[in-house]
Amino acid sequence: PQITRLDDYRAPDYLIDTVSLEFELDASETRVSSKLKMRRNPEGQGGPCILNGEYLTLVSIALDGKTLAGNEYQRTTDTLLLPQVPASFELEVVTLIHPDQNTALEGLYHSGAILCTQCEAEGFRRITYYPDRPDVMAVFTVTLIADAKKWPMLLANGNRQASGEMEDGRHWVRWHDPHPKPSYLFALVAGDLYCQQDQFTTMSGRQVLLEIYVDPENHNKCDHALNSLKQAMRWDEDVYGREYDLDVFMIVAVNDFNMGAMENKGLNIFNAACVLASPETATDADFYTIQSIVGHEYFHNWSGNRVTCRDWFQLSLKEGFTVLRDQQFSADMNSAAVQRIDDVDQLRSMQFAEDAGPMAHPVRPDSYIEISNFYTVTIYEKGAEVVGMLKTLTGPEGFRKGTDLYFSRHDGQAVTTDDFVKAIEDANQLDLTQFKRWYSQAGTPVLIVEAHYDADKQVLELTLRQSCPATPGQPEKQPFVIPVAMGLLSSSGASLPLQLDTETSAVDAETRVLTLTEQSQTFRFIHLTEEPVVSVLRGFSAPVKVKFERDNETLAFLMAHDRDSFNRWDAGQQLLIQIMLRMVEQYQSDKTLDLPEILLDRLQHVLDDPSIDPALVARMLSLPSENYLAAQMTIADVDAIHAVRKYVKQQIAQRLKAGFNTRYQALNQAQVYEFNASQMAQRSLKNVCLGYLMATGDPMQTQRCLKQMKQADNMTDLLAGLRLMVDQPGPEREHALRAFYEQWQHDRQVVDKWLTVQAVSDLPDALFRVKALLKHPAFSMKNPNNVRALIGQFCRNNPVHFHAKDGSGYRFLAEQILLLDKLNPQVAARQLGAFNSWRRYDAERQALMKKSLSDIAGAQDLSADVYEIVNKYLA
Ligand code: DPP
Ligand code: ZN
Repeated sequence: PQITRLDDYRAPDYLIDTVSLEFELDASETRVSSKLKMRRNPEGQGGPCILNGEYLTLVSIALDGKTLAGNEYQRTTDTLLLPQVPASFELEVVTLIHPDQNTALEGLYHSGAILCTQCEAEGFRRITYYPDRPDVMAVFTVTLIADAKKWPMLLANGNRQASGEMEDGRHWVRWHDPHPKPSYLFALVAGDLYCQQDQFTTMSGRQVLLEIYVDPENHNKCDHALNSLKQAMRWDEDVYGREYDLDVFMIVAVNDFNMGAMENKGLNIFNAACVLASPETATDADFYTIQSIVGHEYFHNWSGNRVTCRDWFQLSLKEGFTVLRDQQFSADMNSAAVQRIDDVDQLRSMQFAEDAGPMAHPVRPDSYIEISNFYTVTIYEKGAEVVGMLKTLTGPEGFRKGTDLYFSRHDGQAVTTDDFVKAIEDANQLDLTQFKRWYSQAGTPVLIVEAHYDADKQVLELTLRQSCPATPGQPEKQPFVIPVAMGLLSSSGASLPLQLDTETSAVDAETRVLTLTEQSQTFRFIHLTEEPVVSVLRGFSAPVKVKFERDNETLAFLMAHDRDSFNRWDAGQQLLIQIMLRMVEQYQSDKTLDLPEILLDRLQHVLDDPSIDPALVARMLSLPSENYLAAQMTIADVDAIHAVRKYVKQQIAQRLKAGFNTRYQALNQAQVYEFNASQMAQRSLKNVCLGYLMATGDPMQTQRCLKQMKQADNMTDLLAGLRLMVDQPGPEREHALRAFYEQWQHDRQVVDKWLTVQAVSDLPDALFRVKALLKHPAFSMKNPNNVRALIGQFCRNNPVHFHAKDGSGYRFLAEQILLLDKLNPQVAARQLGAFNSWRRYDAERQALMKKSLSDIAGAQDLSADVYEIVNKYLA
């Protein structure tokens, strides 16, 4: 396979002004006729006209109305070359494609009874010959022709222009999108669907029709997405000044989808799991995710569609910025503190691992084999942190000035991350040259903090140092610009003045941002009459690992008193990690496990404090995951971590039992389910309490759990109960699983949860069960959600079983990946991620993982997707 490099970027040689496409839709053979108005690009290299095209049956090509003979063009498996073309011309191409044979789910494919498309990043070339690159933007007119009974709804991008009936029982609809767009934003859908409608009036008073299309059986699961959409549209007007620009905005739910959702212009296509919700079938987490994804895809209308990417190395231009936007949206709609905690938790557990592994890449990568492999947590989540730091450095108003300039300067263009940073610079008269290293250097920087207090001088010296480990292809790193939000606390928890020795007065705030630009800098805080407790990286102001030696008492103090709720939670997590890693050492050397009193005492206070948001209490009482603990060790010891985590949970449960009981009872009040921050907070704490109560091993608690499941009128409480039941041996477990399946077998989203609960369970026969479930009628290897729910969850979130000493988990994954690769390379390559940290385990496990990786690498006809990742892992 070929490597594509950023340095090789060249402007396109030909541009397209207008595209007119006609589809004669049919599941087994669809005929695509395209008419492209093309012209030579004055900024191009003067090369020949080359179009991309894969898996296409060519019927005919005509240039300016004249059919070309076979010797007037050249074809390879993925290109069409026209050696002789005038400076401007019309190209007509007719091709045939086969949606029902398309299991890769790229291009036009069949999902249930729906025909739909997925073109990002390079799927359009599976539909017709085209310069399939984001810097070719054109105005599309699309005519869809199909059997009127089978496919009564025919949707494409833009506004509906005309429609009609044909004599042979077919009908047609023509769509026109006035906004020039790259081919990756093209979409069409044909189906027999239920449509729920609504209206939105934009800030300038225009009426927009909103439509959600779903399978008829899901007609009662559209309200939440529709509400979320209206919230997102209003929010983007209020916060970023962005107004919607077509007469209609459509969302379609499909069951088979590689990603979460896709922002096609005016016609978003969603993985059904990321749009359908009712209280009975979706958990709070689902409701939350749906709101954020509906927002995310909608926000792309400006950050991605109106202003798009010049090339795929710039993917984070739209994704990092849009993730930041959806995070801000969720924070504004719900709880900002909870949002930040959850975002950082995800970043640290997923992205830090990626950045420390063989696939580590910069936010703007400089080469790839398969671009689909770069839809990563680094591009998305770290990219969002990088834009978030720009916001911290410029302040909310300066940032808004910058984004306004970016949108107005580049509307209708395909641009780069440099262009984005330039707009922020120009709007704020800043020099961000050094800051841009965040885009070009991979790896997670380490921020080393040292504090020294001089009582005589009443001065605190705070020394900040940075370093960044080597990553593949980048042995040395230059210093980053690291904004460090910090504050100082007195022994009673009050904020102390923040005055540097270079300043004439203290800043009027309890948090200030120090900007570290050198490898090491010392900041001197003056007029401090007592030794302060230092709180650093408040709100997680930079995506770095903090090394700051603090004893258990200091962390416990911050957990109680920090003024920043993120840092209160984080101090608790650091305390837990510090204690649990010590216990892992004790476990490894057969010593008695010692759980310090101070932790139990602190957790007791948190549990009993009615002034803390229950959602924060729930998070402060949640132990770091086994995977995250493993990532803190030089050699990850899965068994020791598992044992210690279980022990700590039991100890906390025993000690705080009365408190858990009281809070559970107080929170377990019957109420009509609503999706709002307060109800979600209550349910999350209630279910954390139930989890601890179950960990006491008291049979009474099992009865309570079963009772909760029986009485639950919502999936949050039901699933929380089921998860706990499944980790307990006994007949009730099997009964609970069976009853759940019987009740919900008709609902795909719920069945996926049922698969996951078993995949991540603590049972000794977990792998055996997972293998049995592969043959269950509810499972299909062709459905990405099924694969992720069962295989993906087992391999990523069941570390003791995946890393079983005999290598059975590794062999299982290797076998499944090879099977999947034949069906759906993108999904296959994703599953490889479970091997990301393989070099961080003991020698025996490393050898076993290496063997499984080598088995994959040695297989015949690997896709480029799997080839790239497996070879980078083994390199
Ligand atoms: N659909 C994916 C997303 O919105 C890729 N653009 O992030
Ligand atoms: Zn996106």
